[in-house]
Amino acid sequence: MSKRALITGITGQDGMYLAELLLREGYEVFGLVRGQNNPKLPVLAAELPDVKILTGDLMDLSSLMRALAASQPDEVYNLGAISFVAYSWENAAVTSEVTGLGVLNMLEATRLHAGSDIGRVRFYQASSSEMFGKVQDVPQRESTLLWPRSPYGVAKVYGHYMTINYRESYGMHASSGILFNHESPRRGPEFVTRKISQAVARISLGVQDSLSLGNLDARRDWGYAGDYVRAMWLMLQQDDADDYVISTGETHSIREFLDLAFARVGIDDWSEKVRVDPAFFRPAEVDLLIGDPAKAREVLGWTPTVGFPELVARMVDHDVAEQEALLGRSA
Ligand code: G4F
Repeated sequence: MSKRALITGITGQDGMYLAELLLREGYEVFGLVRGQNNPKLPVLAAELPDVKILTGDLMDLSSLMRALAASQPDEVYNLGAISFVAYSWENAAVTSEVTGLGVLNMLEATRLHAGSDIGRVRFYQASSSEMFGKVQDVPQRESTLLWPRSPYGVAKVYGHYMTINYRESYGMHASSGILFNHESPRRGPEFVTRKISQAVARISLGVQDSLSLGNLDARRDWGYAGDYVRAMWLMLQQDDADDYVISTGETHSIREFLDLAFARVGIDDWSEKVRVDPAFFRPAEVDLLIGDPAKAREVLGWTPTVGFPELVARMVDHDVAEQEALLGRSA
């Protein structure tokens, strides 16, 4: 009989890549979708028609219990969250609830559902490198002290420790992936990489003049989302649950992303095309992220397959093609 998986956050970038991977692996995949007329649902239904949709909300324990009863999963992937860091200062309470307490609800629903046979359902929590915030080690590892710098980061720390707590208190097979930034053509346009790739595409086609950004000096360890969902799956195939840093081990600034993105469309000097707007600066910045993925490599056998230049090229090429299609031009 095929394995079954339940994914929260199925309509997000990672949810879609993970669902594709699990379907390829022969799983029956269930996705939890929130709200009435969720605008992302038609995209999901068109791209991944084999995913079975269940409705529910991380804030509503009984809806999670019903989703577990309907899907009877072997594996639960908790990817659902309010995930935009900048938003979290203005909406700290709702971010704390969904991104923090939502993890507790999902863990508790899974524990109650599994009953006395707690090991029969494996659990993945999407932890984040934002938990390292004001970094206390370079590079950051599983053992690095957490020092979050945003309400989002604080909420993720809560979910991370609660996952460890369920593992230690109840013996649940609950693993956390501390994922560093991971991008793709499916990335939401509010995040800096996609904001840049979409703008570069439009600028190259003459339909946009310039792009406004915030701090260009922040550095991130950017990988490819398709690689990172494979790490999630590998974690749940291990005999023992654990926590893993998932990263490339390289760091690059926003400026370097801009260099490669503009060069991809033949623009070598972007200084006149990019404006720095204080509105996009954050109350507290995470200046430097660079992860050490040694444990994931050694235990999971995981390595990233897409490097930084290739990632930028894929995103820009995708957005140029998408913009050309929108404008009715051929590639
Ligand atoms: O792309 P970002 O918004 O991603 P951020 O804040 O690093 O968070 C992402 O990665 C985390 C993993 O570490 C996830 F947990 C989280 O859910 C999310 O996926 O911003 C990246 C950097 C920041 O330093 C920001 O200040 O880009 C800088 N930046 C400069 N100008 C900008 C902009 N970010 C955005 N979103 N928009 C700008 O105009």
